[in-house]
Amino acid sequence: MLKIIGESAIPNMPWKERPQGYRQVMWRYSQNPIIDWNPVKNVARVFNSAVIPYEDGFVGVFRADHTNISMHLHFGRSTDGLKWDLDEDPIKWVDESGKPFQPGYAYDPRLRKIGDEYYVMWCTSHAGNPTIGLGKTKDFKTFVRLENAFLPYNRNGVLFPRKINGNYVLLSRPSDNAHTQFGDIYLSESPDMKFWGKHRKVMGTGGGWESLKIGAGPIPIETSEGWLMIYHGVLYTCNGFVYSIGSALLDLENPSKVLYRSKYYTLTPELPYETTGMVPNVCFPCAALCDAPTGRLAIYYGGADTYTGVAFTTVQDLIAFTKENSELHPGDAEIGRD
Ligand code: BMA
Repeated sequence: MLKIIGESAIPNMPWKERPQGYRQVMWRYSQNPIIDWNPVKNVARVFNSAVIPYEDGFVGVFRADHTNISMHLHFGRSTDGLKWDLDEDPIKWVDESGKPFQPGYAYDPRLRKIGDEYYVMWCTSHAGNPTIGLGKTKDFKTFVRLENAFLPYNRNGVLFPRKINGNYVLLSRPSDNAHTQFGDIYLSESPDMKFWGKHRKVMGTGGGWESLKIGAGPIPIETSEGWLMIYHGVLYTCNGFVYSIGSALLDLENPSKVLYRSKYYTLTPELPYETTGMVPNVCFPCAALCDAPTGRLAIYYGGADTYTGVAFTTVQDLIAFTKENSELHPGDAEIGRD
């Protein structure tokens, strides 16, 4: 029997049953987008954001692009995970000595409780170039910025929810300083969240929908079948990039080893809030709520760099889909390792 490890019950889990006759493994919330244009004063678009259960409801760290196009992280709370109350001002960070520190820019956050603290990962600016920013909070009131994990250029930093073999583990996607036209998923380890090493390749690009670049999405979900990794894959068309969502299973004790990856996407831009907006044709997942007793998943994704949407599936269905449709590629670590 499939076991979900390290996740809890979420009593007020956002959930809708699969629509009758719908055949795809992931289905959209019919009231999408849950966050539309101009949700807060001076904030034009909220997308690519991260949410977790907290106290009786949910909290989130949201990517908020302001009306001057600057990129910030805003805190938000919700009782049902669907209607969000977002702060008007960006999160104010302090460094580890308590001095105020604001990142030059901040986007695509991920969020997770590890031990008794909540960790935020995001794409931050180091001397104007993108790399992985890290921070933590105990109470969502004081946010402490930690040292950046890496040098530029890097994006899509995603921590595993627990230490593996004694170390924190961070997925990332080395990149460039522009609209990167390449990208594989790598993994790095750290004993203290400060010094990172033991870098390993996890997965390279695949076919069609993920042939240009890939990047980790939500925090991986631990199961008896392996780490369930939901990620984005990009196709380069004559009309630009198309971002879809896919899934893979990584080995529990050695997550740089890909066990299965689906050759089919699980969600691709189809509806107007995914195909039309600031950047057309983008489905970009950054968070997944998992109700452990039922295996229900609510995946939060950005639509067209403009909207926030939710899609549903179950851990059971997504794992079965990933295994049934699996195809490994020469760029995957197990095959491509020197
Ligand atoms: C990526 C990131 C994402 C964005 C995507 C599509 O490089 O910047 O934030 O959703 O491009 O524009």
